[in-house]
Amino acid sequence: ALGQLRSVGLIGAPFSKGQARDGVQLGPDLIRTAGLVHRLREQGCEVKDYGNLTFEDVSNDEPIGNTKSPRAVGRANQQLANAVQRVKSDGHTCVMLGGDHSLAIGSIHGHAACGSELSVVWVDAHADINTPLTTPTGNIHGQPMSYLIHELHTKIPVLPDFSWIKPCIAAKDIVYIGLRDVDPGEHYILKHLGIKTFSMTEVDRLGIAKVMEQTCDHIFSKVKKPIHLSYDIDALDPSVTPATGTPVVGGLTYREGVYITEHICQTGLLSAVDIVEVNPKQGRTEEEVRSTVNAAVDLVLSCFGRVREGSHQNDYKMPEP
Ligand code: Z70
Ligand code: MN
Ligand code: MN
Repeated sequence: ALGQLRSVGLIGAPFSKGQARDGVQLGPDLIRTAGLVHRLREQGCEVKDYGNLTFEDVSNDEPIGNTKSPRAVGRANQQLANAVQRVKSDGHTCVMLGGDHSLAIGSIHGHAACGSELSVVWVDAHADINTPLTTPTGNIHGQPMSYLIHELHTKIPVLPDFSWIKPCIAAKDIVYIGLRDVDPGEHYILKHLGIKTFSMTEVDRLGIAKVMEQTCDHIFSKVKKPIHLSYDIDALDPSVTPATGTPVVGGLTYREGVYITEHICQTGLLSAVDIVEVNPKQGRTEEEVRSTVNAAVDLVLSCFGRVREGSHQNDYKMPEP
């Protein structure tokens, strides 16, 4: 049947300074232009579009160590955290369209600020759990998880405009799916904290259905925590979503990618979703951009009740001859 009427609050976050490539700030409007709001309403969702955040330029945003643009990232995420908190207190499931994945700092922080402990399902080729001291690139989109995890609190140096960030996620409440490009420091952290991971090797071994069963076994404790799904479009294979900053071969198929969102939807616990790292300037052709954006739209639709078997409303009347 058509999904329970769900109310969606949409936030665009056209931010790119968590990484070096221009274009990822175009993601929110591109995904809207592909018809996201209309198609969500078509499938029975109420949608409130809160519009795009606007981010001020930050002058003299010098690196701290090798971590780049800390002030711009810190301030943008503080704005986003406030916006997500508003969307949640208005009673919506929050959809945040990025922008780069550094935005997960604000999105998860704002979500957690609403009171309950969260589970985080992080779907990505990358673990994005470098600290400012382990990062090989200095890009904060490779670091967001490190600022959010209680167990890493003592490993994080002071950064300008990051003092508002308080760790809000427990290592045991995180599941990764799709990993295939993990740095040594990140691998150490994942193992040391005992974080549940389904790399592409586990997806190959188990199949995506078992991966999702085990994901839910892991995050469902006695208390059912709201789920924050943080979906990096580069989790999918570059043959499906080439228009992204750092495509990595050997990714999830379109079908595996959608199966994840269908399954999370079925839990009834989805409370916020990030869709990040869509970068039209990284597409070599219009078709590459279209394929990437369409995948992003389909992932959001299946988060909110779209099923591939099709559906019909309860009052569907069969036409009689
Ligand atoms: C690397 C880093 C990353 C996305 C690249 C890469 C991180 N581990 N994330 N592209 N989306 O810079 O820390
Ligand atoms: Mn990634
Ligand atoms: Mn990422």
